[in-house]
Amino acid sequence: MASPLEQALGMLVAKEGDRYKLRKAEMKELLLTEMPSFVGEQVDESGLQQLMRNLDADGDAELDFQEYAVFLALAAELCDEFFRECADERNRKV
Ligand SMILES: [Ca+2]
Repeated sequence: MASPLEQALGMLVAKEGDRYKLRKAEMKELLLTEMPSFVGEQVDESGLQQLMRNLDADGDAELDFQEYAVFLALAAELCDEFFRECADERNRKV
């Protein structure tokens, strides 16, 4: 069975169109498979549309690596805030 990293690499190699860019449907698949805790079982289409608009700096309806890196940075920041809040709550209970 392929590891998550191998699956992600396989997705990049097998994808159609520009293999270095993510279209909205590919971003949706990536969110569902790689970040299910963030998005739940279904991706909110209007939220996904807004996310793509916000990240797609050059307006070509695809995310290149730089645009995707912005998403990763935002996701990391959200995780950091989430875990800080969890730690704060835990400290308050002690
Ligand atoms: Ca773009």
